[in-house]
Amino acid sequence: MNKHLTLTIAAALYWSSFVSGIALADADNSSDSSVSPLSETAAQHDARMEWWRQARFGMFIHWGLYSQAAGFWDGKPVPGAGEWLMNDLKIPLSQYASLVPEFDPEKFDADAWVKTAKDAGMKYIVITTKHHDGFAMYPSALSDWCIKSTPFKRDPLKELAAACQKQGIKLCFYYSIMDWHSSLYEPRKSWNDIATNAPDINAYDNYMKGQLKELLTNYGPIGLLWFDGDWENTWTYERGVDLYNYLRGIQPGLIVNNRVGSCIDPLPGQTRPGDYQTPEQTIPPTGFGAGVDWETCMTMNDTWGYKRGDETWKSTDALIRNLIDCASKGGNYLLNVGPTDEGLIPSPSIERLRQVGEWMNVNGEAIYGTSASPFARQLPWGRCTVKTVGDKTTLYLHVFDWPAGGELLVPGLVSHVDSARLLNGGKSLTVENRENCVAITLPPDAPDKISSTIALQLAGPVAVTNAPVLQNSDGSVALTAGDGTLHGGTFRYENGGPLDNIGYWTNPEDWVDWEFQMQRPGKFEISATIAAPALTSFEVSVEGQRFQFASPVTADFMTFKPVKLGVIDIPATGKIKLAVRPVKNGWQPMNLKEVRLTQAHAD
Ligand code: FHN
Repeated sequence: MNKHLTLTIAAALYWSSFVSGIALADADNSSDSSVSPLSETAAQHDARMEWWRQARFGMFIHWGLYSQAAGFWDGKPVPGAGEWLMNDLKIPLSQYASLVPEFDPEKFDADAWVKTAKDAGMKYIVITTKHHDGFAMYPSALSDWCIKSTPFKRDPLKELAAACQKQGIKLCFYYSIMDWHSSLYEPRKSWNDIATNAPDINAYDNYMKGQLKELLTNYGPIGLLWFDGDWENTWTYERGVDLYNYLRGIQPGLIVNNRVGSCIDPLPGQTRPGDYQTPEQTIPPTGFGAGVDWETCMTMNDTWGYKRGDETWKSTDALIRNLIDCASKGGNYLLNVGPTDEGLIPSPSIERLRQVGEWMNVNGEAIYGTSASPFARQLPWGRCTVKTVGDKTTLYLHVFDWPAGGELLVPGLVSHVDSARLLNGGKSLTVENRENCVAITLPPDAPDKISSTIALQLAGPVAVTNAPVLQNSDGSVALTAGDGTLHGGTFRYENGGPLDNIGYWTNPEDWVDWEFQMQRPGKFEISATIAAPALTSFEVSVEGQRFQFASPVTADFMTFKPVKLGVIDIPATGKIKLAVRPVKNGWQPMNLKEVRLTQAHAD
């Protein structure tokens, strides 16, 4: 099974065990509460999580022996993530060890790394102390398979701890449970040609605790432990709970992510240990529900560990909007850098982080310490975060699509808005409190092309109602799976991770409709985003018009395609209903993500 598939399964497992009801480690996916050895009260848990919830934004650092290889082996590029090359090529450990005498990152500068994170607006750093290759990036007393065996005779974690202390950034550690090198770990990999004795997972568990104790006692207060590699079946739920308790016994204030507990060992009625969820490379469409902490970790290009030649960098726009998206759903964003064999963060990462920092300098208050948007559905022009300090509540509107008409509508906001201002420049804005909606008069040009923030000062606590879907500023209407009203008992809305669709639509009697507010009527191109492994027929009805369509076949129920359905005329303004129904004799199950109306241009 290649890495991609492994990773995909691992990543999917993190999702499937949380959101689709498959009982893996959790019988009740909604409550992944922490498992505390200290009979922690909710108030104590909140106090322990407070810095992390305030932070909202952190730097992930994948740096190890694999950085020396930089995605190449025997002079040839290796597909996949840089830190997985040993697994991908099944490199015998005796050969992989040839990297040890080469690893000498003389340009490593902890102060510079920490300043880069701080200037970007990041509040914590999570660095790989030991990845799956088992190589410890600090001088461990428990193994020579660590940095003390390289020409680099310094302790990068010690230097990072000092730099973080100096610059006020929380230092946090990543540690992989899966270990391709240790002769104690099982299952042992076929390419481990240096292991001598029989594997012994109990002895490995103790070895791991020994290294973790080194990490939690030699580097000062550690913000959190970010576990990974918990998906092999020797790592059980019980071991996860035991390890969680052990670590909290060393540093009671420590936060531990949910990957300390197995994501494979299905045990009914168990709550997976760990303090927050860890979706990877994806942002959950609606978070994990009230009260559940989570953090999306994401690469800036396609690899966690450094790879020469991986130039598929995400744009700064995407990174900033991802950060806002996470905060608007009550989560953190852990953005990765993969430093080089010389100890340098790649310059494309540096440039993007500098630009993110410029935006955060102006808009950071709308991210730090905020909680999720109070609105049941996505706002058509952007996102929303909320912050309450004492009796003062501020709603932050993150406007991605600046309205052309000079007016921004906030549908469903019931609270009275006392005042509104742009964070960029502080300009006060005129606000009109309408029935279940607030209208804000805007200047013609957006102050930030990526996202402009408007701070609404509320007269009291935030109150919202479920307003109809509005037309976007470009006249389009997005009718998403989560906004639909489902009629029938078989199909259901599936959300979380890559899921954000109506699924299990096996009963042709089931149908869905939406109500939306039409302010600018006219002709619209209608399209739908569908996944259908077999050709299927359905009907769209709107304003008395009925249209039958057939959907193209897609690879599977997770492979979605936008399907243009035709042009319809909606002459009326006001509340409009649109319904999608199966055509009985042509129906085959399909998953539906969205129906979209796009203003048709007059020919
Ligand atoms: O296999 C690892 C991978 O190398 C990387 O460390 C990511 C980061 O979250 N975690 C695992 C894949 O889920």
